[in-house]
Amino acid sequence: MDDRTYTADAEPGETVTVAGWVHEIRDLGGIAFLILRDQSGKIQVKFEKDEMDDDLVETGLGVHRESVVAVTGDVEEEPRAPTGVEITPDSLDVVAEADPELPLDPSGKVDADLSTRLDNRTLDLRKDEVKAIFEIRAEVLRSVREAFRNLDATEINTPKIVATGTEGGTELFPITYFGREAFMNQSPQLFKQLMVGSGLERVFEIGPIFRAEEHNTPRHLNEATSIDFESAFYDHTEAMDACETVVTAAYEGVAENCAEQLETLDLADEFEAPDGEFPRLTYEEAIERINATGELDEQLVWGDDLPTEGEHALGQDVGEHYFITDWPSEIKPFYIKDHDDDEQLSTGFDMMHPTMELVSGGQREHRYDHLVEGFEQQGLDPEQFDYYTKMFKYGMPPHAGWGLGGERLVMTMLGLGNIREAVLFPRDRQRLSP
Ligand code: AMO
Repeated sequence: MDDRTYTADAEPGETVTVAGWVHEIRDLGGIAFLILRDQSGKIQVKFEKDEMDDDLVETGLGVHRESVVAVTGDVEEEPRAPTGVEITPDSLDVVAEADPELPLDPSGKVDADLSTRLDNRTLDLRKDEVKAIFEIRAEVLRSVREAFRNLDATEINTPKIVATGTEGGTELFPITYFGREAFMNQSPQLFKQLMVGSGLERVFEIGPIFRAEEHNTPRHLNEATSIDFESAFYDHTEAMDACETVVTAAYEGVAENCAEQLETLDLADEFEAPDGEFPRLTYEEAIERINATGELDEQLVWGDDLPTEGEHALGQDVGEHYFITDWPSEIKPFYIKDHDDDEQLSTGFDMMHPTMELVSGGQREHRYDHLVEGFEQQGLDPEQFDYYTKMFKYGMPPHAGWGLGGERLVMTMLGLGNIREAVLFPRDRQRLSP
């Protein structure tokens, strides 16, 4: 069925059929133009009223904006046309008529608020600058996959319906599973760890995570895309190296393959891939530097989580992607290993964009006894996690890994003001549909 020519490929001298949406109709009296838009761009269709069949003129100029039409005609050079060529139509079919009342204006001349845009995502994505975000998001995921392949990691898919949570009990979405209570998974954490003890050794997953967070902020979602990595025989420093490689590859992929989209978003001049070496600050240095900025009302002390304003102050100070390492063990999850010579200090790390956290990771506790103890200390019943802990009795190598928020990566890369801009159909406190 798709034997049409993309508008971007229509060359002068050819007779083509193009198909797409009616972007605009400009009627200047004796002459009128219909601008047709498809995935590749736009093309001008010219109607010279006196020289054309009346029915053709009437159909072409009577059609409502955003209707789908197919136009067959000769392509000619026309320097005054937006793309330098125009089509003189022999025929025009209205394939799908659009209602004259549109819930939002895809030409962008009339602004719509985010909520209206999200309710009408199909129409919203007819705008070049919105479409560009999702083309870039796709390139980010493609580049990330390629970077993982270059690291010899195997892509896995793990269950999203689970019996227990891992990232803190309060953030779980319960569901009913054949009469039993089950949950939407918060993270592939335990499954990816189980795979480093399998024959695969080094794995990655790109998939949804579900967090029943109460937060309704511009950087939290209740369903997010997590980019997870885990490798046998890695320590936390090697995991950080892999994290730099993957995040840098995402930027490089976009710089190389999304020039047009960056132009559309007005980012072409300033877009720069990081140089691949992110400064590594210890948690202790981080709180000292935050305190020294004087931005917080109260000084941070050892053991405090970093408040959002603290992250901002430090981010401004550092001015590029950076790691925070050597967190206090007490504020990192049970699966993170402590330093061998100091059990107050964990191998956990976060990777930060100057504006927010993008990644958490660390070396994992792979010693059976310590692991079971960790569950108990975190108030979790180790028996419920028997499927996981028992595999640590059968040859589980030391390992490390991390989880990267896919939407936050796109959001920070493009300087988007709200994480929802980077999700087609966001799930948040208010939004369950579409
Ligand atoms: P964490 O809970 O820090 O770590 O999540 C890792 C990264 O995922 C992103 N993220 C979110 N993005 C948007 N909305 C949310 N509600 C949300 N929650 C998390 C963030 C965050 O840095 N299992 C560990 C990872 C590991 O150690 O491998 C984990 O899930 O960018």
